[in-house]
Amino acid sequence: MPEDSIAHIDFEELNKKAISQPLVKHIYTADPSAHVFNGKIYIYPSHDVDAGDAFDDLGSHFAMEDYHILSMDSPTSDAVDNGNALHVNDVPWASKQMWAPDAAEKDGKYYLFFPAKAHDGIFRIGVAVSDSPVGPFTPQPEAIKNSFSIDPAVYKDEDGTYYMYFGGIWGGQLQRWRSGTFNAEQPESPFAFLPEANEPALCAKIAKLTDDLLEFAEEPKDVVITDENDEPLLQGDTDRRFFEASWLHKYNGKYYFSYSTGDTHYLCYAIGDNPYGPFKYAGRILEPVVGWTSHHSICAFEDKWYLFYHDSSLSKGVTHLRSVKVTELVHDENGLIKTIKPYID
Ligand code: FUB
Repeated sequence: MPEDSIAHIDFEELNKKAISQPLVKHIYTADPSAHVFNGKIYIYPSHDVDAGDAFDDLGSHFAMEDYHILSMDSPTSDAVDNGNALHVNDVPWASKQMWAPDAAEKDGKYYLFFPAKAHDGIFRIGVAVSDSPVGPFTPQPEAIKNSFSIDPAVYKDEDGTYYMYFGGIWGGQLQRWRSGTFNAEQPESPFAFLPEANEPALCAKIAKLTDDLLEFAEEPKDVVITDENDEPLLQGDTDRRFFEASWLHKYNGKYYFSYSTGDTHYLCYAIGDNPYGPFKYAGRILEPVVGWTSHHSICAFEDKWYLFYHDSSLSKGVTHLRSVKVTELVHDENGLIKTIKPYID
């Protein structure tokens, strides 16, 4: 939801209309990546703080420094904050902006995937490893080779292959990688180097991971989202095109790629037949929340599906002070996701 519409909100009333409440209130959390490991829910969120950085369209005010993992016995039980799991000061290659993370389990080890700005100001994606789902995590000394941009989401397919989806435009720098190398030219504006409105939209990326989950096993490829005519969505189609916040879940044998549309504030999804796509646009998952960003994950627990998401209602609309929430998500008889309104009309 854009900043100018927030000035008119009565937050007491809004909270009464909210379909769910923050999972924790003692810290701000965002970008929840939820997984079920050993029958328990683990949420890997960003840990929002107010570092005093100026607001800008590059997201400099999202100046997060560490990660806290939340755990829950079920979607309705209390969430536990398991404390500091990884701090930017412990990551040799990273300097700042520990943005949206994700995690995966393999052979009893847990892998935290996270983006951060390296010392040269370029976003890279790193991995840190632990014997426990809640950390503490030991980072690899270098970022993943050939990684770039933000918002890693790691999906384990039924054949045991792990894929990373990633990328984000504007502050996420994806538009600077169009030629395959980082374009460091001025201006620093988030709107520079984007495709024209009538050109195919910039795509999220996908790369298969190596067996040890520490590197890409292949060159990242485009995650193409198509329209009703099987044509790629255009950059000017801002209500539907990819902006950031990739996620992948599988339902009834189909692959559902979901994402945020950023400046139009929707969570949308598209359906494909394999992890690489193409994915055909299928609709909206979540209408705009309070706060500029929208970011989520979709996770099954027992026989139901859940949407983990965030909003800025607890901070009364401060865009970089968000709170993680959860609500049930329903696939209808045709496999389409019923659109969720975060606040009852
Ligand atoms: O939390 C920082 C950034 O905001 C994330 O990386 C984006 O997806 C957006 O939620």
